[in-house]
Amino acid sequence: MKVLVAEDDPVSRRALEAFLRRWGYEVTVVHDGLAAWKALQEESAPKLAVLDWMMPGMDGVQVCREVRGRGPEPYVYILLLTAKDRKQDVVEGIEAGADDYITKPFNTHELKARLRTGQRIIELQEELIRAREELRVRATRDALTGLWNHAAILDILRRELDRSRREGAPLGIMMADIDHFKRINDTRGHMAGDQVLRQVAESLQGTVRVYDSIGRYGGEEFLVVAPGSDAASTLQLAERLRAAVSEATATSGVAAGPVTVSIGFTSTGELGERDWDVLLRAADGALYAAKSAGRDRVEMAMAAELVTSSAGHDV
Ligand code: GH3
Ligand code: MG
Repeated sequence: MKVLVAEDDPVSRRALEAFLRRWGYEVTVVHDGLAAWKALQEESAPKLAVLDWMMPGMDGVQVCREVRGRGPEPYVYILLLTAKDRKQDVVEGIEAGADDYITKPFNTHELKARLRTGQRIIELQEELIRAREELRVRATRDALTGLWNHAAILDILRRELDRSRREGAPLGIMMADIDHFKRINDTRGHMAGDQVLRQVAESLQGTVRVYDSIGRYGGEEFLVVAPGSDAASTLQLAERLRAAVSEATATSGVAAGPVTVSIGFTSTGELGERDWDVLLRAADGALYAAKSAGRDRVEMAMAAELVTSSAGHDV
């Protein structure tokens, strides 16, 4: 574990550095408070800091205040090193955000034990962050394909729609559905079906642009949100997605032949400002049209369908 040592007194500094290295810490040494604050702001900075209280420029307590002032993460465990032992000084240090303190001249056993406490707290906190991150992934990702899940892709659609309104840029929306997927399950089994789903997801993900988002909307239905795409470029992207899926699956042998998708799409560039649910229904209606027209094809939502939709009918 990395430790930052900030101490202006050379004798004490050398002693600290030697002990900490002997105990297995990776030590960064600075001579004053400003350098300490700078070191703590670097990427992958130490999360354990031993700061001398009295230092030129910026003292240890000021460094504490700066560190705590920037928010709770990344958490730095701060051990203040002080020659003072008056109670009110200790209170001031703790109130400034120090986790612990040790008085100089320090007892090495005590220093070692207190550092270990700091290390334990940092490790616990890292574990918590990892767990939280894992929960966040589980809450937003589809477990089978790794794509955004239903709720997450809808959030993205709403957010991107707001943004496209603010920026006056178009937004493309596509609904892609695997053709005759039930047959794959029926003839090859559910496991093969799952594998096809993963393959399709992968080739869709590999074909969209970095700023496009793609989610598993339902069983074998995918929703693509394409910021900045007017009708013409959404059509182009949809055609590329359609081709990519059948090419990727043609040679894989999981299904008996290529797996194809039908895609319905719409764009605010074509339809103007609409609510997200109206756009979704429009894309879904176009998908239905692509299925009816023979599958393995792309269809655009017709403005006429939206007229019906605003009159209260389903598209
Ligand atoms: P169409 O071309 O009209 O879309 O026909 P289809 O067979 O693809 O559509 P249908 O809605 O009749 O069937 C979809 C099937 O997808 C039914 C369901 O069992 C299957 N399915 C949904 N989710 C999963 C999944 O996670 N894994 C597997 N293996 N199958 C799934
Ligand atoms: Mg289907």
